[in-house]
Order: sequence, then structure tokens, then C-alpha cells
Amino acid sequence: MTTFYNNHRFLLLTLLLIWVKTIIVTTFTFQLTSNQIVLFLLNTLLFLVIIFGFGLFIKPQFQVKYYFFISLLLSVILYSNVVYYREFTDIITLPMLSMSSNMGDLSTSIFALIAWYDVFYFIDVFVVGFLMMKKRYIPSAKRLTFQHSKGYVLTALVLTVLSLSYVNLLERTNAYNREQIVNTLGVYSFYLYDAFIHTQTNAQPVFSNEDDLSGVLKHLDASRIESNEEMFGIAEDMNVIVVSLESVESFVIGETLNGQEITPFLNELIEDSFYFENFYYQTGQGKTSDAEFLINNSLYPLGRGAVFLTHYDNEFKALPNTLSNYGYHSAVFHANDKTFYNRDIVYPNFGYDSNFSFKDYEISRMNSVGWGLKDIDFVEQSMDYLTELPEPFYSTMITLTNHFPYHLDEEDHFIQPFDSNSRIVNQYFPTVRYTDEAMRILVDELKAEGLYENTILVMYGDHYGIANSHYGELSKFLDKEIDVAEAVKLERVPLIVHIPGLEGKTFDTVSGQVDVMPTLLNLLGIEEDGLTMFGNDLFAEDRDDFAVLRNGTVITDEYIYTNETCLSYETGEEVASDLCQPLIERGAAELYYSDKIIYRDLFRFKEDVYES
Ligand code: GP9
Ligand code: MN
Repeated sequence: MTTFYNNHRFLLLTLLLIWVKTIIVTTFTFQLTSNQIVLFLLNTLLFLVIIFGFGLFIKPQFQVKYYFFISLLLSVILYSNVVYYREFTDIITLPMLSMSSNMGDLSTSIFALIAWYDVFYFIDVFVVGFLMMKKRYIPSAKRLTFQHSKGYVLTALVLTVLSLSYVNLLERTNAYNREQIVNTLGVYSFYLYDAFIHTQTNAQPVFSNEDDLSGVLKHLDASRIESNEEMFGIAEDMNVIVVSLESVESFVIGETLNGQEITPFLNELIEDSFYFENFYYQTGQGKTSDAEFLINNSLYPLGRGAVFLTHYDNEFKALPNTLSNYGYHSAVFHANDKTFYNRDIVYPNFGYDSNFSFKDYEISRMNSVGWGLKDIDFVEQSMDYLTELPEPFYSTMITLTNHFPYHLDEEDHFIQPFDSNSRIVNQYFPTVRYTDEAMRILVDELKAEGLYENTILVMYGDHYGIANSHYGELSKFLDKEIDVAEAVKLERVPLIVHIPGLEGKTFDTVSGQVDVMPTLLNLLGIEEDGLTMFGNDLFAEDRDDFAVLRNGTVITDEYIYTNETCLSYETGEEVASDLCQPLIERGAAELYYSDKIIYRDLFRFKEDVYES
């Protein structure tokens, strides 16, 4: 034992330092529950003992270098996740790495997330690097002999047994809740798990056939709800404009800040439109693109990575494709590089006929902020193209100004920022207000061009704007504590559907982005037969209130199931878990079958109803 210690002080020290660092950093970053802590400590140590243990097989003079390298590598993984978590409350998964080509555009967001004191995250690496120079740490013994390392091997074995005996705990983990998986496996072992899932999902198309599709259809038939007959075809042959409101959440709608409305125009529009106040975003790591995917396919996005990046060449039966069979021209407007999120490949695949992107806009320093062209300029310039489109058209407009970290020039502030300790929360209000103003201009121009009376106008929030890490400060604005149920309700985003000639009405049905496509088809008088959609018409008479989020949370008008707890929707109090059982099963089945379609590319086996 002492010989082992003497020879491998460097290994033990490096291992101990990174273990302690990982625990401290994780405790401050991720939200570990008490029963997860034991597993987290254990599994992290087990991973480290094994990965550092490989060093024992290397020639002594290279061993210290190996330990230093591992220490640096793990520190980079840990730190990247800390930065990512600050805004996304999530961990980076392997398919996300393909997003690094988007790095240039992401830079404004990343710089807002890192701080100079982050060098402290690497303090142990500096110590290890310094000690590595000292000769006395180089092991003098020859390579591994069982005799002198049996204590080490034994430790690894004991840790493995201990960890495995907790397996029953792991089995109860919700496979869609990544935070729980990380909290039990530890950050590093998570990547082994993720790599396993990655290879498994990548292999799926090869092993699938038509029968897989019939299982999906059976599930959908059981949950299918008749669309509203009176609304069928009410907007037949009208144009459709769908606007993605970047990061706009429901909590700003109808609210004021310092006596001024935050969304005066949207509030006005809502009076005259159908408004869904319990509408949830269902996006995953692909954020804006996941929302586009939901709206255009009525399928759920994936739990890992962005569908646009991982399954861009799958066969889809998307809304623009369907509409083209009814004489529609489909166009998409977004003033970012067209390759971002692979949009240049995905849009034609979805059936969009034209794609107006960065190069189609006049963009200068004057009219840009944060991620690019300001929304007002975006709307004004898009109008030139929109008015030229053949009618009827289906057009998607993706706004950008209200994007994290919510930068906006003083001159564009229509309201003052909020006053709290979170710059993000404070700046959010003027940028939302700015996007609201852009929407006023859009509607004014549509009216001026004579398009407003012949167009269904849909506006939806793509995903959250304020991450959980800012809820402490956000609660000051909301003037209430954000408990678990409240946090789930904060995942609501606005959905406004304006149909010319119809009076406005607010609906409280619990719904999600997956429900938009069947709703639109019904309004346009297009039969859903032959389309595989997971959503249901928002106007359906027998609609049951239901939304499942990508992390496995399920919401109905009675209960909320989240993080393995069942809560009353009304009071937010915990209730008997069996009350949530039907929700849990339905939520999991929805995600499971939708994932199956994407992972196995099942629409390959579907006959096109329009082809014959
Ligand atoms: C990128 C824009 C923003 O073009 O749509 O994407 P997000 O970061 O919100 O996913
Ligand atoms: Mn977005």
C-alpha cells in the first residue's frame, strides 16, 4: 500500500483534486437532491478511479502526462457544461457537438455567459501542471504489477459493487429527464451513457420496417380527437402567416412594468383573436428549430440534440408539403445565415418553396443588434418579398431581437428595464416590448397592403426566455414565490390565432406547439387523413387538456407530473402519485412513438396520399 502511495502520489493527488472539484462545482451548478448525492459521489469516483487507473499501464515517464491530460480534459467537459447550464438548464449531449459550426452566431450568447473568475474552474489543473514539472512525482517502479496495485483494483471493485447495488434507484429514473440521469450517473459517466444511446439510436433505421409504423398508428388512433366541425374550412384558401416570437413567454402578456404595458400591441391583437393562455412550448435542445419542427410536423422534437441537425434528411410529411397540394406557395423569412440549424437543407425537405435569409436582407451595423437584423427592420424588409408571393401563401417569419442575452440599443427602448440583480431579467422587458412593436408594424403593413383581411395570422412564443437560474429575481417581478408547480406554468408561451371576420376569445385548454398543425389544417378545410400527427385541434369540442414537455413533464387541467412528483394543478400541492399514473403513461407513450418515427425514419414506409 505504502509503495503504491509513494509511487503514485501524483495519480492520487490529481484524482482527489478533480473529484473534489467536480463535487463542489456540481453542487453549486446542478440541483442535486439528497438521495442523488450518494450516487453522484460514488459514480463520479468510480469513473475517475477507472479512467486514471488506465494510466498505471503506461510507461512510468508518460504517466504524469496522462494524468495531467485527463485532468484537463475532464475540466473542459465540466466547465463547458457549467456555462451551458447557466442559460439552458441542461447538459450538453453528443449530438449537440455538431452545433459547433453555429459557434460564430452563438458568440454573443456565449460571451454573456462566461466571466473572468471562471479561471478558478481550472485551478487544480494549474496545480497539477506545476507539479508535473517536478521529477519526484514520476513513478520509479516499473509498469503495473498486481502486487503493488491490488489496493487500487480492490477500491475500483468495491465502488462498482456499491454503485450497482443502487441500480434499482436508477431504474426509477425518468429516461426523458436528463438532469436526473446526470445527477445519478455523474457528469462524466453520463457521456458513456450518452455514447451508448447515440450508437443505439443511430442504428435504428437499419432495423426498422413497416410494422413499426403500425404500432405508432395504433397509439395515435387511441388518442385521436375529432376536430371542430364548425371551424372546418372557415378560413379556406386564406393566406397563412406564422410568426415565431423569439423567447416570448406568457408571463409578460397583459402585464405592466412601471405602469406601462409590456406587450401593448399583442394585448390589443389578443382582444380580436383566439388566444390560448395555457399553451406550452415543447422544444428540446434545438430550441427555435425544434419549435419550427413542432409547428410544421406535429411531431415532438428529440430529447437529445436538434432534429434539424441530426435527422435533416429524414422523410417528413410537413405542413408546407401538404399545403402545396392545395395550391399554396410556402416561404420562410429569417434574417440569419441559411445554414444555421441546417435550415438550407431542412426547409426544402419540409416543402418550403422559398427561403429568405441573411443574404436577402440589407443588414448594417445601424440596423443590427445582438444576433442580427432588428425585428422592425426585419418586418419592413420582409414585406417587400411577402407582397410579391403568389397567393394563397403559407409563410413563416422568425424574429430574432428578443434573444438571450437581450441586448438592445437605448434608442429602441420603448419601456425601461426592470430593476433586479439579474441583468438578463432586467433587459428582457425592453426587448420583448421591442418585438411587440415590430408586430404592430407587421399588422399595420399587412392592412396597408390589403392582406390582413385574407390572412390567418398565428403568433407563438418559441421557447422560454428566462432560464430557471434567474427565477430568484424573476419572482420579484411576478411578486410571488416560484414553487415547483409555478415553475412548470412558467413554461407557457403565447399562442395567438387571428382569423379575419371572427370575434376574439380566450381559451384555457392545456395545449402545446404540437397542436398547431392539426388546428391550421382544420381551419383551412384540409382533411387530416393520411397524416400522422401527435397534436389535436385546439378548437375540438371534446379536446382533453394535455401537454407533455420534452423533459417528461406532463400537464393537464387537473395535475402536473414533474420530476417524479404529482401535483395538483390548482393548488400546486403534492398529491398521491397514482393520480398521475395515466398522465405518466400517456406522456411517455407520446414521446416514445414520436421519437420512434424520427429515429427510425418511419415515414419512409408511408404511402403518400396525394401521389396516386
Ligand atoms: C437562430 C435563431 C435563434 O437562427 O433562430 O435560435 P435559438 O438560439 O433560439 O435556438
Ligand atoms: Mn429561439
